[in-house]
Amino acid sequence: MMKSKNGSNKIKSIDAFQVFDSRGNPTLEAEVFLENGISGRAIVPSGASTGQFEKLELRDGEVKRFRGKSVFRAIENVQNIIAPAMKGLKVDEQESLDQLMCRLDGTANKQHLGANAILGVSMAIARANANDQGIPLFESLTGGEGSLLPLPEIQIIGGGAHSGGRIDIQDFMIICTSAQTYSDCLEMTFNVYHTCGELLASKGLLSGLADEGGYWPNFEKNEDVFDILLASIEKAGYLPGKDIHLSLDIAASELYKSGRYHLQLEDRSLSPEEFYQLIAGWCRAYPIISIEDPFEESDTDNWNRITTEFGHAVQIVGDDLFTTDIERVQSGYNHQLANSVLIKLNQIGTVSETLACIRQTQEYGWSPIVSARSGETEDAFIAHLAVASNAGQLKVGSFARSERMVKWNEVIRIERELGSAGNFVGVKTFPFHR
Ligand code: 2PG
Ligand code: MG
Repeated sequence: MMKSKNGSNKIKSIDAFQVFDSRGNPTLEAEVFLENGISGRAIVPSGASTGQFEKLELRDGEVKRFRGKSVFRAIENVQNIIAPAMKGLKVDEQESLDQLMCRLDGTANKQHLGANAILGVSMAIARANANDQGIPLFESLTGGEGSLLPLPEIQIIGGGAHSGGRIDIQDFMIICTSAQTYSDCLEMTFNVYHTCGELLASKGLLSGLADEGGYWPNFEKNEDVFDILLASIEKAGYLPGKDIHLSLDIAASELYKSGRYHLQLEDRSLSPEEFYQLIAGWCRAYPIISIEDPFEESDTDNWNRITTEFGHAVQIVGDDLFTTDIERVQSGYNHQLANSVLIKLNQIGTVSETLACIRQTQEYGWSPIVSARSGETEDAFIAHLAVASNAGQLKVGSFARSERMVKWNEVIRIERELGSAGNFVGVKTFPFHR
């Protein structure tokens, strides 16, 4: 990829084509070519436990082709609508290029062109711009402002929509609160992850790996997971609640039907009040430092209540609640529904809107957590996004499977590249003091 000496950084052409994600489902890859011969490309991820306010992922819905999941219409939208409108525009104007795509779409939820079409191009523009400047993406994305290596939250056991509902709670994760460096976190995680696998196997409780690489266990009760997790942390040589804390993604919208929360594994249905007591009980009984989507989006009384009761000590994270939408975050802040925002590029559909949402979160003193989707790819864009934005935290799934490891590994490369200019403040990125 050579840059011609006096070449222009104007967009010459844009293409898109269909590739496949980590679940083997079709997704969109976009490539942006500049007049000077430089190019950049990116692949769009896809969720399973999606929030109702996410921008629309356009799929063709033709049952005979890829079971309705192909993205050929989104690809045509890139080729026939976005590409001609972008031709001749300078690649280093991310925000105005993103705004142009939003105008071309013209709908509130990006349903005309598809958020997957728009995001693929938006990310590929960012890459082409970095390549044009000859600097890494984490530098070009925010003009060199990023230097904070993220604290990882890493899934050990997976459930919910990512494991055929075998256990109800979606993510049982760890956060290495005593780690002094990013590399420390990975070493501690490595030890806990493999210890947990051995422990589950020795008890005959292991069914396989869930979508994000965490263990897919064979338990009778959701709470059994806590015992295994705590035992794994101890057996690996760490103190739960001191060296390592727990983090949960309840993904409660997946459990909520007709005003009640349903725990399929335990054949129980709980009222919002009963579900609050269950979650609050877990926060009291276990060393939980972060909890995501503990309640359904409309159960705002419970969101406010948990933030009021536990928000000084526990990170309360809105994923499906906020869907990386700055207006939803603003409203959530005004009603004190959480103290942290999960950040997913494809929930909102452009790089610049994602960056704006991270900035707003930081201005509120809340913590942004840059996150992967359960359907991921070999694209490590979010590793750069986390560092570029100084988000402070990164959630990628587990410590297995290359679509996960490619992100953790990319942060190692960034750590090396930053050298002494890099910072790691670990758990101090949280919006409270432990
Ligand atoms: C989540 C994500 C990642 P999905 O809920 O946070 O774990 O899952 O991509 O399926 O929404
Ligand atoms: Mg979530």
